Parts: sequence; structure tokens; C-alpha cells
Amino acid sequence: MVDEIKTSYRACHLCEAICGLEIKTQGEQVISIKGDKNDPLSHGHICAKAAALQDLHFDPDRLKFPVKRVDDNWVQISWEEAFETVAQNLAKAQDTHGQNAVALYAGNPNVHNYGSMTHGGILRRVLKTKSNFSATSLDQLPHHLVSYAMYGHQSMLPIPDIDHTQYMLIIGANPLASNGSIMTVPDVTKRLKAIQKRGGRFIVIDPRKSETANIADEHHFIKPGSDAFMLMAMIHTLFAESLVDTGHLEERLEGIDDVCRTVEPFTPELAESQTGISADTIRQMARDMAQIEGAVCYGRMGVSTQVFGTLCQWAIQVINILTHSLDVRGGAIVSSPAFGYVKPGDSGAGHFARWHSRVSGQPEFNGEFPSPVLAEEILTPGEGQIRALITMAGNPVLSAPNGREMDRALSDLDFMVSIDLYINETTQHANIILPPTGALEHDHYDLAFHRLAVHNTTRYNEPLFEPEPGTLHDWQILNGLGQKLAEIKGVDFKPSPAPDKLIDMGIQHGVYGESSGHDLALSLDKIKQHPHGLDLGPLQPGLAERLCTKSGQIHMNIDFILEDADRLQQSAQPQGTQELLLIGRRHVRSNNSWMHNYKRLIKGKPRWQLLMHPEDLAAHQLEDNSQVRIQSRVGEVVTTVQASEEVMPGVVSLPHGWGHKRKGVKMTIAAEQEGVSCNDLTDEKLIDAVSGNAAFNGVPVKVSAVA
Ligand SMILES: Nc1nc2c(c(=O)[nH]1)N[C@H]1C(S)=C(S)[C@@H](COP(=O)(O)OP(=O)(O)OC[C@H]3O[C@@H](n4cnc5c(=O)[nH]c(N)nc54)[C@H](O)[C@@H]3O)O[C@H]1N2
Ligand SMILES: Nc1nc2c(c(=O)[nH]1)N[C@H]1C(S)=C(S)[C@@H](COP(=O)(O)OP(=O)(O)OC[C@H]3O[C@@H](n4cnc5c(=O)[nH]c(N)nc54)[C@H](O)[C@@H]3O)O[C@H]1N2
Ligand code: SF4
Ligand SMILES: [Mo]
Repeated sequence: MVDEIKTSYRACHLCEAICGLEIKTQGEQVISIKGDKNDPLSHGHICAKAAALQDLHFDPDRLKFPVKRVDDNWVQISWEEAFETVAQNLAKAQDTHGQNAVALYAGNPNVHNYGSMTHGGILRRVLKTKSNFSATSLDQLPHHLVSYAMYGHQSMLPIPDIDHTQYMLIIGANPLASNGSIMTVPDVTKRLKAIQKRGGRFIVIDPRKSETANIADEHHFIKPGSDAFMLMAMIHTLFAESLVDTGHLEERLEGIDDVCRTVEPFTPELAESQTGISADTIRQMARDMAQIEGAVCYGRMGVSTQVFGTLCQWAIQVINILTHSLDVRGGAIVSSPAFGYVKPGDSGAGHFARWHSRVSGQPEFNGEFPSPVLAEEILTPGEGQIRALITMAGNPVLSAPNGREMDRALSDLDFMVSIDLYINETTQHANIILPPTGALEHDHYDLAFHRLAVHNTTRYNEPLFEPEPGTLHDWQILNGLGQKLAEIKGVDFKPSPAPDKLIDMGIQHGVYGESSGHDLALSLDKIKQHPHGLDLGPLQPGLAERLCTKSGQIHMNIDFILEDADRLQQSAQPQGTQELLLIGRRHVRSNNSWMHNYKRLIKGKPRWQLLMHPEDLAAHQLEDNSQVRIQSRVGEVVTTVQASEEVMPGVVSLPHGWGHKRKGVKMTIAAEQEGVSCNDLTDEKLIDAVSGNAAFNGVPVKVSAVA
């Protein structure tokens, strides 16, 4: 008998765009993966990665059952043995060396996997360790810290209302490659072009003429790490030219005079000398932000993972506030999701600097230390030293700064366990790997990304396939391990119900919920009746009533951020400093460190080379397409250089997430790829001084010929 063809609707979980897919299957086979035209957010858009969901599902390298490392080999073991061994070893590390001797590192895919979100806190609760780390501090920590400090909640993140804006200033983001971040925006190309069609403009500020810059109305090169000078000068201009208009939020603002005083020294002329962007251009951008109705300033990785990350993200909020661009149509608006609607009284608002890391004194945020200090906390002896580690969906050896030191640190641990799909650069150090089911084998709800979306929608997806017998979902692994640990430690434990049970309550009590008396009377059951998803309308202003600060005000004058302006002023450099600065690069066919194992995505021209401006090549007597040595404070790599006028002179670009060709990696296709890890060069000491977030962009390097 031939199986019937089944059509399923499903969100792609690979990036923040959360595109709706229409997937046809027959028995265990995938017949086709297309965009779901009826998805109310993505309207049929997909990128090349969507088709690779089947490669991930069928990848022979993907683990399905627990394995333990015996010398250089991996041996399959039962879940029971795995949980028992892991729990014993973690408990032993805590008994011997104290509570904080066991650390947790949670990587990026947790946020794309709702069971990991609902159950992710289990191990933290049972272990009661302060040694918590995640990819947040390799990424968007400055955004959360600024939202926490200004609006009173780490998740109160204003999102660009891209579908209605008339002027969008994009700083250090490349949504054409990334498909958007802290801005869930499927089909960003169409939405950006629509701004131009309705007579608006968008501007890109980037040291590289990126894919996004290529279709922008204007692109300005900027010296990496110098954006804060430009942003402060824009605020300076708003005050100097009496352009400030705070509109309906006027009565809600605290500390505007302090802001005015702080930006006083930051003239557009100073900014010109530091950024390379003319003072006139900077003044004009400030005027445009102020004078165009429905304007928005948006900044992402380029202005988050750099040495002034927090100051930059704060300044971006301030520019939106002072130009009446916060909480207005076409500006930046906090979303209204069916689950996770941020409002006063919410738990999870966050906390900051209540304690500090042991070795270099970096502040906690929301109970986590910045990941750049993870390796030193493992390698530095003394009370509180980390001796055991759990990684969950993370690959810090390739994704954290100074990856080689991370590599050494992981091999120095007494015990390590990884909850992961693969044996890769990081998980090869584990004693035991606990693999979860694949994404198509469990249900799905985007807990994180509906909250960051440019349009309010909601959607629940059923699994496509039955999980293979004897396999476990991420949340079941967390429950199982939590239970075992609790038994051994003699503490109470109740396994958490399945994720769908947990979110149903949140939806029913949410703004569109049954219990809230909303017309839609949403519950998870009701959402399930709409497999394409439900349209909940455009972004809605209404921030004033939702502010989560104790005073109900927006704090503009946050001491620890304003003080950083002094550091900025002191960092001003004489013109003509001759240092090469390294930045990263994303490509639409890749995703951080873990999507290089699929033929479909890896084919085509190599994309891991170092890009360098022809003038710099000539100045360094280097040939296009030759082997070069790149050196930084922490290490060196040898790779191929490619001449490119995309990057500005003085800047070189190398993507992260490569460097799989090393002993122990069991990802067949990835391990055949050339390309080195950019994070063998990035520096764990180069951080945003306020938050401790990694500064991947603007790393000083030397490039020389290889004899
Ligand atoms: N130089 C430089 N470094 C960077 C960046 C940069 O721009 N430049 N970007 C930074 C950013 S933004 C981020 S978010 C971090 C990412 O840093 P990480 O999160 O540490 O790294 P990923 O490459 O996302 O690794 C994801 C891991 O999760 C596993 N995995 C995938 N899906 C699942 C799942 O469903 N369950 C489980 N249990 N495991 C799964 C994969 O096999 C892989 O091992 O990297 C950062 N590093
Ligand atoms: N295809 C693909 N999509 C992805 C990912 C991926 O790896 N591949 N990763 C996902 C993740 S985890 C994230 S966090 C998002 C990131 O999403 P984005 O932030 O949109 O992505 P990036 O490509 O890192 O864009 C950062 C831009 O900043 C520029 N830049 C570097 N330094 C500076 C600087 O000092 N100042 C300024 N103004 N610009 C600078 C870079 O040249 C780059 O164009 O993408 C997500 N989507
Ligand atoms: S843009 Fe591509 S990777 Fe991102 S959700 Fe859509 S299809 Fe998936
Ligand atoms: Mo990220």
C-alpha cells in the first residue's frame, strides 16, 4: 500500500523570520517544502535554508540516542545510564567544589525551540548555580539591558514598524542576509522596497557595502566601533537645532536634561573625525529623523557586539524618543503578542549587577554572566572555579570570542554533558551527549519571535513525523535529567507538563485570551483550528500604559550608561590611525556554526574568505586570492584573502561559524569545508564595558603574506 500525501503547515525554526511553510510528506519521505502563501506574516516567503530542513531531518550524522565518549570513540548507551551518569557527576562536582562549580551554557537554537524555552529553567532550578551563561551575551545583551533600564523590562523591545515607516535608518544590520533580528521580518527585501515605493527612504550605516546597503537609498561606510560618536552627535544636533519633539510621551520622560548635558561635547565634527561620515550627513540624518513623520532608527549586531554596544543601543532608543518616533505608526513599537505580552507586574523583568563574576568582576544580567568570561572561570583555579559544564544547543568553541581558549577550557573540565544534535567542535569535549528529536518530530510555537515581529500574528504547528521510538524531545531530556539530579541531591522535583499545556494558560490569560474577555477569546485549541496562523493586526502604539518601571516613567538618564560617555570621549583617536579592524559577515545560506553539513546549502562559491580592500592589499604587498596570516592579540589563522571593494579601506571581514576541519568533529560534510574560525581571532577581553557583551566587531588584526 502506498502512503497518502500529507500536507502540513509549519513554521521554519531556523531563523528569526519564522516563515510559514507548506510541507508535503508521504510516509517518512519529504516530497516538497514551499512557502505557505496563507501565512499571515510571511505570505509565502522563504529562503534557501527552508529546503534544508529535510537534510537536517535525514542527516546520517545527527545523533538520536545518548552516546558516551570512551577514549576517542563514542558508544551508544541507554537514557537511564546517561541520566544516571550525568546526574552523579554533576552532583559530585557540586559536592566537592561547591554549588557554582557546575555551569550551564545555553546556545541560540534554544530560542527557536519552544520546549527548550518552557523547560530551560529546570536545570538552573535544581542545580541552584550562579554559573549561568548563554549566547545572549554574544549577541543582544545590550538591547535587553537598555530595555530593562529604560522601560523596566528586558523584553520590552520596540520593533521597527517597517510596513508603515517613511524613513528607516539601519545601523549595523544586514537583514537581507540575516532575514532580520530583533525584528522578525519575513521577506524583508519586499518590505524595504515598499518603503521606497511609497516615497520613503532607507539608509544603511555599515563598514561593508552589504546586500542591504546595495538596495538602500544611501549607504555610508563607518569605522567599526565608532558608531556611538555618530549617534551621540545626532542627539547633540537634535538639541542644538531645537528639533526635539517628544510628542505623546513627553510627560513620561525622566532625565532629558541630563541627556542634553551628556551629549554636549559630542559634536558632528568630532563624530566625523572618528567615524569617517561627514558632519553634514550626520546633521541631515538627525533632521530627517526629526522632520519625517513615521521615521525609525534601528541597530543590530554591528552596534550591539562592539565595545560601545550598550551606549549605542541606548542612543538609538533616545533618538527615537526625541524625534517622536517611539510608539508611533511607522516608528518603533512594542508588539502585542498572544503569548508573552509585556506589561507591568510581569515576572522576568530582569535584574543587573546584583553580583559579579569571580575572576574579572563582570556583572550578571538576569542571573547570567557574560559568556566572554566562561573560559577564564573554568581555567582559573580557586574557590568557585567551574569544574563541570552543561551545554544546551550551543557551540561556544566556534561562537565565543577566543575560541581556542574555550577549546582548552572545555578539555580541562572534570565533566561535561551536551544536549545537542551533533558531535561538533564543542560537544566533542563532552563525556556524554544527550540528543533531542529533530524539529519536524515535535510541535512548535514561536515563543520568542511573535514578540519581535513587525506584525502581530500567532500560530501553532503539529509535528510532521512521529518521533523515532526511544527518542526524547529537548523538554523531556530536561525533565528526565532534572528528576535524576533531584533524586541524587535529595530535593523536591515535579516534572513540568508538556510545553503546549504550559503555553495554553499563557494564551488564555493573554491580551486576546478567553480569560481576558477579548472578542477573539483565544486559547491554544482555538489557534490550532487555524493551521496557517491568525492575523492579530499591525503593531499598536500604547507604550505609556505598559511601562514596567516602578515610576511608570521612561528613564533616559541611566547613570551607568551616561558615565560610559566619558569612556567614549576618552577613546577618541587621532585621525589616520593605521590599524586593520576585523568585522564579521553573514550569508543567507548559512546559520551561525551549525548549518554547514548539508550539500544543498554548502554548494556554490566559497564564502569563508577574508575580504580586504584592494588599496589595503597593495599597501600590505598582498596578492588577491593568496594565503594570508591574520594575527590578533589572542591568536592567528591562515586563510585566503579576496580583494573586495565591498569593505571600506582599513577594514577586513571574515564570517564566523567556520573552522570545522579539526580532529574529533563528526559532521562529515562540514568537516570537509575549508574556512577558519573567525573566533580564533576575536578577543575575550574586548567587550562592551557596560554589559560585558562580546565585541566581535572592530578587532585589531595584522594581515601578512604566507611564505
Ligand atoms: N565572530 C562572531 N561570533 C559570533 C557572532 C558573530 O556575528 N561574529 N554571532 C554570535 C551570535 S549572534 C550568536 S546567537 C552566537 C551563537 O552561538 P551558539 O548558540 O553557541 O552557536 P550555534 O552555532 O548557534 O550552535 C548551535 C548548536 O545547537 C545545536 N542545535 C541545533 N538545533 C538544536 C535543537 O533543537 N536542540 C538542541 N539541543 N541542539 C540544537 C547545534 O548542533 C549546535 O551545536 O554566535 C555568536 N558568535
Ligand atoms: N543567514 C543567516 N541568518 C542569520 C544568522 C546567520 O548566521 N546566517 N544568524 C542569526 C542570528 S543568531 C542573528 S543574531 C542575526 C543577526 O542579524 P544582523 O545583525 O542583521 O546580521 P549581521 O549580518 O551580523 O549584520 C551586522 C552588520 O553590521 C556590520 N558591522 C560590523 N561592525 C560594525 C560597526 O562597528 N558598526 C556598524 N554600523 N556596522 C557594523 C556588518 O558589516 C554587518 O553587515 O542573524 C540571524 N540570521
Ligand atoms: S528566512 Fe529562511 S531560514 Fe529564516 S525562517 Fe524563513 S525560510 Fe527559514
Ligand atoms: Mo544571535
